Amino acid sequence: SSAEPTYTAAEVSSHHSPESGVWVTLGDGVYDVTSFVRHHPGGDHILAAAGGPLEPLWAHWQVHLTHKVLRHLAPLRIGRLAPADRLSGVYNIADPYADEPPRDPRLGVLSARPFDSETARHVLASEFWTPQELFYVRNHLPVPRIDAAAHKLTIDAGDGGVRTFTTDELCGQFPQTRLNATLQCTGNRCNEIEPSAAGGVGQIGHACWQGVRLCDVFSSLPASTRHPPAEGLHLHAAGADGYAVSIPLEKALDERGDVMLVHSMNGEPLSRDHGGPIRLLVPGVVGARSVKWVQHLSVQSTECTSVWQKRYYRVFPPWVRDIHDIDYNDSSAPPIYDFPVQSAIIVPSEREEVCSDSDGKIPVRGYAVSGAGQHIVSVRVSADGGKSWMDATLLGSDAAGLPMPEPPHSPPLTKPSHARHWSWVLWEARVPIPATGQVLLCSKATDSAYNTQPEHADYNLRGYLSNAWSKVRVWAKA
Ligand code: MTE
Ligand code: MO
Repeated sequence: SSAEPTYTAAEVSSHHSPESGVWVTLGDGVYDVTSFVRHHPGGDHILAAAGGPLEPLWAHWQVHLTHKVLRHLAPLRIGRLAPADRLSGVYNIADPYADEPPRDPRLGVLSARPFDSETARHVLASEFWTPQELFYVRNHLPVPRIDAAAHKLTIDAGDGGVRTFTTDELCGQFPQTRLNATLQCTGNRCNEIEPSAAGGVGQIGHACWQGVRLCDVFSSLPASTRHPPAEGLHLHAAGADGYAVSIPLEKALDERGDVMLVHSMNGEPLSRDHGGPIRLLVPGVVGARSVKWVQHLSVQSTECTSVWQKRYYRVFPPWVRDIHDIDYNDSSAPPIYDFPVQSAIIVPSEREEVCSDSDGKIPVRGYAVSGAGQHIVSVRVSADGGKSWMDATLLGSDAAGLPMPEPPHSPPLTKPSHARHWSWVLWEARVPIPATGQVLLCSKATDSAYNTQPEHADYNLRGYLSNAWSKVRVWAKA
């Protein structure tokens, strides 16, 4: 009813724990579910949505929630959600996955619902720019159906005023930029740490992204918000699917951080799976922060309270072996932002039978990349399990003055420089191997800050940031 109070998403988000009260939203409604959480067995499932929308929870935990919560929700309604803060994606609660986009059969599927997939090995080995339809897709929720012309991005810079932009308005009002950047999932190579985890070396891809820089958008805002004391503040980003995370405002607004709102990759409009019409791109940082279908940005004094910020995308200590043992306030497990130095052998593949050329050598190929704006300075390859090493030839590191393949369209408008490099390199080495027997191939990359991949990775529950030497066992045959 019109007499109901209206709450903004930011107000709702401050009620995210039993101590502060638990509020959730569903459609246009705001609900105070504090008592429900306390008094209903299993009611604490709803804590995963505390301070935010319930819709995503339906997609994940439909069975638990549909009956339990829907029945109790109506009397708990306390107000309406500000129209600009409602999820713009159409959410079909009866069957959240009824409207998924068509997908290229060459993607390596890890999970169908939500859709999680890998870039194929032959693409990783040969394409400097990963074609969009072959680029890994990592969704946590159903893909929202968005009317691109009507889709609006709201920006709440924390000064009381909320600005709204369509994608066309953003592109018309701010300088267009193109940027080469690698996107890598936190879980790339996770199966090498936690064998039960799905996923190989393909949760990574590289593209030329086009859009506007976030620092340019913010510099158009009133002076009071233009240079906030960024330290300690967070930029919250929420997608139309209900996924939400935050990044430090310092990174978000850093002129040399190259955080962008992008509408195209490799010269093509973003597909539905990759976040069209518009997504956040946070280069050098794990993919989880590059929010797709981005709908709300807001500056806040605390980090986002979503499950994806608080429960996932942190590296818990090796002795935590069960999700129930996780201490979400463990200060030794902060949210993951920059990703560490990485390389992987793509060719040959594990257990392959290899036959050396007349010179007694085989070609070994892969990719290497580092986060935080560092570029790759060397990739070393071993054919004896790491006792001796040789340098691989690198392709495509413009910061290091190495040859770049022809871009899919005109070159990037943003020039990389020291500590501002977001591309991967593809590499190749011709490695001598014995005539017969088992061979353990290894690769290790070093970045421009002299970070080198460790020989072994410590265990962590979800196999995040798996970046030990890449090891591939092959059999030489004459
Ligand atoms: N943004 C939204 N809105 N919803 C999501 O599920 N997944 C994140 C990120 N942004 C996600 C999202 C994760 S974990 C990764 S690795 C990247 O998107 C993957 O981007 P891609 O699917 O375009 O490769
Ligand atoms: Mo990810």
